[in-house]
Amino acid sequence: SFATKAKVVFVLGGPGAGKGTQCSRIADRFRFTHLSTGDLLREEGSREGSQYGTMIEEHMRNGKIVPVEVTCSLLEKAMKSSGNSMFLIDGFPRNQDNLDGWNRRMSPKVDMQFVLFFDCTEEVCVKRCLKRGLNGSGRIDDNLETLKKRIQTYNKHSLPIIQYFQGTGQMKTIDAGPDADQVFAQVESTF
Ligand code: UP5
Ligand code: MG
Repeated sequence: SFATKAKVVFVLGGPGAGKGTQCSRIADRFRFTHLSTGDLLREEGSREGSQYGTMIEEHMRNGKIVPVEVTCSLLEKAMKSSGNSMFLIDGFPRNQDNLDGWNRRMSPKVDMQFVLFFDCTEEVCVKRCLKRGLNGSGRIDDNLETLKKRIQTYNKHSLPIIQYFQGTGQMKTIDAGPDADQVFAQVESTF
């Protein structure tokens, strides 16, 4: 368990909406540790000897969501080893399984403060991811074929979670369309 009850902010938005970009700026300015669930899964996916490596890569290549037990374990481990008690959880929860699993395992130990939602069009998402792929991101999912699947998964499984948080009044929505400085100006005023 944690020394003090940890505080988390969930950071959601479509593929390429700018979650990672904005989280690193928030972490620079405020006392948050940025945990990208995608990065944690990529790390575990390529770790030699990981029992989940192949499964994780297979899910990512197909734009599918990894079972929550794996994601939540990586998050909890990263939270503990950070030494911090304030976290931006970037890219999670992305479906009902994620949310239920988190609530079962983490809600007794952690206070969720709010959900930061980066809102932009599908067109912007696609453009940003493809550009990143062309610039050599090395990500197995920054190609048109996988991107279509990521968007499908997002629309089918993640949007309902976003709508759920909208309904509970726990969401702060940011217009993620403009350039990164303009987006951060909105973000700053919510913290
Ligand atoms: N960029 C950023 N902001 C910009 C702006 N305002 N104007 C112009 N350009 C901007 O940004 C994307 C690109 O756009 C970058 O090149 C950036 O410079 C530029 P980034 O900040 O990286 O956006 P982000 O929203 O973080 O995009 P990302 O691709 O990381 O989002 P995804 O949600 O698709 O990816 P993630 O890494 O979270 O997940 C990948 C896969 O892992 C999932 O598809 C899934 O298979 C798996 N996964 C799980 O199974 N479970 C999880 O909990 C998490 C992931
Ligand atoms: Mg990201």
